[in-house]
Amino acid sequence: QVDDAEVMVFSVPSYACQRRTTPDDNNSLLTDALSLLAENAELCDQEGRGVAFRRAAAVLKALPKPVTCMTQLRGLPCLGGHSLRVIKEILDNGASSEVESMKHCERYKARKVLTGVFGVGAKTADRWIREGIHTLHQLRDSGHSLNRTQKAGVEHYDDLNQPVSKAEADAVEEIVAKAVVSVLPGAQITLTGGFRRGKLTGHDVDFLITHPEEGREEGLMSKVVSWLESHGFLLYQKTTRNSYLESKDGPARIASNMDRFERCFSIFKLAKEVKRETKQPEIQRETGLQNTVEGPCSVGDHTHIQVDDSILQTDHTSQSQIHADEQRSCEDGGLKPAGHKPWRAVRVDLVVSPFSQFAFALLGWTGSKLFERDLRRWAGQEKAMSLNSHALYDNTQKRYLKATSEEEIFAHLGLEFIPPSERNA
Ligand code: DCP
Ligand code: MG
Repeated sequence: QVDDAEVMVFSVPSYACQRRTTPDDNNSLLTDALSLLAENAELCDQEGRGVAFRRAAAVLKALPKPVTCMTQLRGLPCLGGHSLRVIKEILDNGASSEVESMKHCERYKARKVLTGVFGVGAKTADRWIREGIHTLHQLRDSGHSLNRTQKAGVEHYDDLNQPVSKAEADAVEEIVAKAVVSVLPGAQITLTGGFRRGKLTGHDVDFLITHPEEGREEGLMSKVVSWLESHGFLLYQKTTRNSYLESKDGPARIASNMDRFERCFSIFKLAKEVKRETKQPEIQRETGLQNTVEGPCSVGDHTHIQVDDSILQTDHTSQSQIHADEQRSCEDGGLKPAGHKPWRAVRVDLVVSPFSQFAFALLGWTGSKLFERDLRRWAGQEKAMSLNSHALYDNTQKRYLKATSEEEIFAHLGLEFIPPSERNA
């Protein structure tokens, strides 16, 4: 029997946007398990269950110390019966039987492999699984015709399922910045998504592009894409145009969390640069930019990208790493062993926003997904306002509230400002 007086009882507010959540996690054993249950629910197209597990994981992630007993969780929000059972089992036995059996479930593994293909969602994966397709080999042999996105997804499967490092994100940022200023001087790019929140890895790299003179951003995306394409940086791209102006129902009434900005889903070809002028000439650099472009548009002026210790360490072990990757890629159902090609595929999302909507777009594209969801829920339920990545509408005053910074939006919402590095709910 634990004496309550000695137990640190945690307290957190119930909306993720009222909490400060850094990228560190003091309870990763618990949050990994709950995230896996969330992922499985999402793969099964059960969004509600997925969100419930995500909320439970996010509450634990916000705690300042590791949880040691159930008493500490008394009164915490968002912890349902199912989540509490899982937490208790892990605290008692070190693991959750439900999570462990899920990890070994054939259906779960097949769903994970197939939805790991860029362009394949839960519904498509399930249709294939019902036909007995569980691996990429089986998918290829099935003779199914894939769309252009899925073909690129299969082609670059191993690269796209390997996390993107911050160094790689920085290398992509230099390329995108070069492209943007080349086609429209004065245009600005901002790194958004997980990397803006200070995460060290991500599944992709996200950027928001704008120009301080409203209207100048029109037509910008196609020029940026052409520049990137002509310099050999794109393995795939699909651009969707801005449908905001045509939207009759007004910006604040856009359904769901999808925004209507002009957007480019792409796959970059990122050079793994071979370092020449180094004391350790055998070391390969993985951050590189410069071997794909030459001439006046070359990004060769960035040849001296800083190489930090973590990159060197990765490279020292590159041979054994490559061997390990080959093992892993075959186990994962990948089609090709990790090769020795001098580049790697990286998912990159580009979004263009008019300057007047930039603060809303920046807030909307910085995430995390749960933080965004709770910002919108807070706005609607607590403030009678509608928030999306274009605007904030006050339903009581029946007017849009303007903002030129994220700080102003938090203030409109009556929330304490949370910086990006603390939005990792
Ligand atoms: N976003 C959103 N709704 C969408 C798409 C994006 O709210 N339909 C926002 C929240 C995300 C951000 O955009 O945090 C970027 O989307 P990502 O899927 O790239 O998410 P992250 O960058 O946070 O994660 P990762 O590190 O896995 O890329
Ligand atoms: Mg991202």
